[in-house]
Amino acid sequence: MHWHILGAGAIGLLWAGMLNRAGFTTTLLFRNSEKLAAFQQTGKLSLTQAAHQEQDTQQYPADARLVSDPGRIDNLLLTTKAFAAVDAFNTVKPFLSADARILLLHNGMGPQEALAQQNPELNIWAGSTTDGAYQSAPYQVVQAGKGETRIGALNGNMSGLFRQLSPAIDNLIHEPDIIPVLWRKLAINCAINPLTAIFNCKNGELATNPEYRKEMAEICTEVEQVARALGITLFEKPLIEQACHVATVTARNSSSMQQDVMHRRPTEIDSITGFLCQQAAIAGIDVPANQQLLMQVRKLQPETNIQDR
Ligand code: KPL
Repeated sequence: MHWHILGAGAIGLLWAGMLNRAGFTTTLLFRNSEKLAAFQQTGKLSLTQAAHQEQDTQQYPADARLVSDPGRIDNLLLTTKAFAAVDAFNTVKPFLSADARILLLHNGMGPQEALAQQNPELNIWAGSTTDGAYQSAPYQVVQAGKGETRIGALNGNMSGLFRQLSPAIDNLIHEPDIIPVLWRKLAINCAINPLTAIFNCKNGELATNPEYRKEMAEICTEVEQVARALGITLFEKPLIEQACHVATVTARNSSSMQQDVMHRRPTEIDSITGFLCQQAAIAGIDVPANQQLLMQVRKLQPETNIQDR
């Protein structure tokens, strides 16, 4: 099986490594020729599994092409940032084969349902992962913590997809209803990401600093109200407890949003807190704490044209 991977960040490269490890082949898609040329100098990616008792590093060859010339796509993994997902998908859409299989794996919500609705004829799945991965150098990905990846269909029938992927991807779980799973990840991201960006702190401080924790509790209460109104079941325990648990087990990590703000990159705030606020408006619920975070984080990010992202 051959997979095209659009979004060569840590999760895209982690999947490329795991797919190659299982004997699949991959093509990494790049949006600009400089990045493509830089990758092609070695044409290899490396996967280090730091979660093992002894670190294990393997190198894999990967084909690489420009998004404007990807060749025929039978299987597409889309791991871009949420704000780039729809544009990235539309660029490669003309190259999808008639029965192509598409898996969307990014933080936040909005693009998954938009793409599924805009493309009812396509087989589109979405997923959410708790894998911890980072790039120690360009195209050298370290799997720092083994989490779980849950995937499920939004459109179409791809019953074979899970069976084919599960020997390759660590801790892969098939979810008959993926939307609540996306909501659970969204709820955690609403609780942790914007506050770490605003306070410029590591995840763990949100659980240990009483002032930060109080703000997180207000955000969580609003998120729970919206989810309840939409009939979404979040966690067995209150969201604030679950968010503190995640903040504690990832205590020394910088959230993706805190890193984006620190590196002056656009953030996923509109697909995380922005999506929550939109859903709140539809449900007729006031979410002032989340609205305020949305405004504050928008101000922290650089003004960008979508084309530059
Ligand atoms: O998903 C995350 C992120 O940083 O985007 C959390 C769960 C907050 C872990 O850092």
